[in-house]
Amino acid sequence: MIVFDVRHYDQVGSTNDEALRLAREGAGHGTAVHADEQTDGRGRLSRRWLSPPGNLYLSIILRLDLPPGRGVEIGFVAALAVADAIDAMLPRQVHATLKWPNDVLVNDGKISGILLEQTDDVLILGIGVNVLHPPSGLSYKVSTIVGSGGLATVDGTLSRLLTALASWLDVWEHNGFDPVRTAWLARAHPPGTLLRLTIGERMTEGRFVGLAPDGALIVETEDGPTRFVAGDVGVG
Ligand code: BT5
Repeated sequence: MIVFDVRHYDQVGSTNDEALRLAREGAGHGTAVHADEQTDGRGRLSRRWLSPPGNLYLSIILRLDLPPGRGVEIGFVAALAVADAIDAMLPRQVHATLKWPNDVLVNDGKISGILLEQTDDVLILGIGVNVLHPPSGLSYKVSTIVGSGGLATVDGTLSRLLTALASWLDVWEHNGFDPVRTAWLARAHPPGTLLRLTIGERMTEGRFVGLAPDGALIVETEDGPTRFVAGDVGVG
């Protein structure tokens, strides 16, 4: 099982940048950067990740010696770990759900974002979780654990997340992507759900079919079953 070495910071630009800096200095597998707030948190495609104090900002150095193309699997491993950790703090009738590629939602609002960045020999797994403070000024619905009726602190969320992540990484290392894919599908929108995909300037609609063995999204569009490896998904 992976052992985490968590380094705490009051404030950083981006925990992913700090983790990459530590990795370049030789920090090992499992080294993690945890910050109370980020001044320059980012999402995919250089989008901003709003990072006020009161939420979790974490980046983990993973040295997995992966063949090219398999790094994406870690995003699904992480999303399952986040969903498990959050579920344990939510009221029994409320559950985290998953949306391709790596979003975790509660009551249809985004509660967590995952950012994977790979350099030659290291994968930086960045995870943001809204625990106490809903970031303001976003045009779509966001959720927090406490706002969804959960009982949580940032430190408690960190500790549950690391435990769940170690356990899902263990499943993945020993049994490969298949059980991860199956567990992810069980928590995602059901087959047949109408999905709206945005890839750059292009918009496509179609019905959710499933997840390919390599993590690609499969959607039945007007051109037939189509694979997507990047993009943003809207549900319904
Ligand atoms: C993501 O990108 O969802 C990945 C976010 C990863 C954040 C973590 S925090 C620790 C680590 N250090 C970093 O610098 N980043 C990682 P994406 O799918 O591109 O979604 C980004 C979009 O989510 C933005 O364009 C906003 O619309 C929205 N957003 C921004 N902040 C949010 C927040 N706190 N909660 C929910 N949605 C947010």
